[in-house]
Amino acid sequence: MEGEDMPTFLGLDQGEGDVDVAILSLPYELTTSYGQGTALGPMACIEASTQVELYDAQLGQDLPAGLSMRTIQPWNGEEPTLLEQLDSMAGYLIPWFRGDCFPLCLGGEHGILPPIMEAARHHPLVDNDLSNLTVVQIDAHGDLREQLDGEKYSHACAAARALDAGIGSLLQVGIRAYSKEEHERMTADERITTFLARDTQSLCQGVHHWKQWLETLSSIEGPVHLTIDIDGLDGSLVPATGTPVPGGLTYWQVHETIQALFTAPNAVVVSADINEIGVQEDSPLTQFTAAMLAANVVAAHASARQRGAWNATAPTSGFDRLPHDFTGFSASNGGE
Ligand SMILES: [Mn+2]
Repeated sequence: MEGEDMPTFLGLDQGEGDVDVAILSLPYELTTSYGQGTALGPMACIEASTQVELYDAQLGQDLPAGLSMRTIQPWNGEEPTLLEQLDSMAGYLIPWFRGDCFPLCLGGEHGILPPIMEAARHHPLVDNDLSNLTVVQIDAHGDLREQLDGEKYSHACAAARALDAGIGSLLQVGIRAYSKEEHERMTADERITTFLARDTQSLCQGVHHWKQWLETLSSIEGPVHLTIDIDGLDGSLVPATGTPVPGGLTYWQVHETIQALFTAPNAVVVSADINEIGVQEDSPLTQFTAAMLAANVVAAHASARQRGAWNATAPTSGFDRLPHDFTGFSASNGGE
C-alpha cells in the first residue's frame, strides 16, 4: 500500500517535507465484545473521507487550509501477545507526539487509548507527567472496568487504564451503558466528571445539562487529548460500530463538543483519536460519520493554528520517522 495505492485522508496529496497533521491508523482489534471489523475501520474511514466536502463552514476555507497533511502507513504490528502489541502501537505513535505536528489516530478498538497515553507522555506540554493532561471522552460506555473477561487492557477498560497511567482529569459525555463498578468509580475518583446521556438527551432538561457540558469544556486548562469512541453517537448513526447503543449523542452535539474544546481559551488540544470505527456494508454511513468527525477535528485544529492558539513546541521535521522502541507495557506487566 505504499505511495499511490494507499488512499489518503480527504483524498489530499501527500507532499514531502514537514508534517502539520499526521493521520495515524491503528487497525487493532483484540477484545471487541461482539462486533467484527474494527480492524478494517481506519482504512474504511480514510476511503469514506474522500467523499467529505473539503470546505469547512467554521473555517471559511477548504481543507487542508494551508496545512501539510499526511496519511501515514498504518500500524501493522503482528506481535504475538497483547502487551507486545500495545508496545508496538506506542512505538508507532511516539515519533508523532513530539509537539511539532497534530496527530489524529483512527482505530481500531478503544484499547488503543493506553498506547496513545504512553505516546502523549512525550508531548512537550505533557512533559512526561500525565497529570498535566486532560482526556475528553465521547463514548456510550464508561470504559472504567478493572477488567473484562480477565483482560485489563480490554476496550471496556480504556478510560480506567488512562486514569491508572496518571492523567489529571477525565471528562466523559454520552455515557449510557455502564456497570455498578463503573458507576462507583465515576463517583469515587475525583478526576472523573461524567455527563450521562440520560441527562444531556432529556427532552425537558437536556439543554441545561448540555450547556453545563460546554461550559465544562471551556474551563479546561492545559493540554488535552480528545478520544471519540463513535458509539458515543446514537446507534442509528453508527450501526456498524462494535457495540452500537441507542439513546446517544446527535452528530451536531459531537460537532459542538469539538468546537467548544478547540476554542477553550486556556486549553491546547494536542492530539485526538476516533475509534471503534466499523465497516458498514449496506451503506457507508458508519465510516462516513467517522470521516466527517475526523474532518471536523482537523478543521478545528487548523482554526486554532490560525488564531495562534496552537504553536509547534518542537522544530518541525520530515515525513519519515522511525518507530520508537517501546517496551513499557510488556516490561511492567510481563510477570502477571
Ligand atoms: Mn469506548
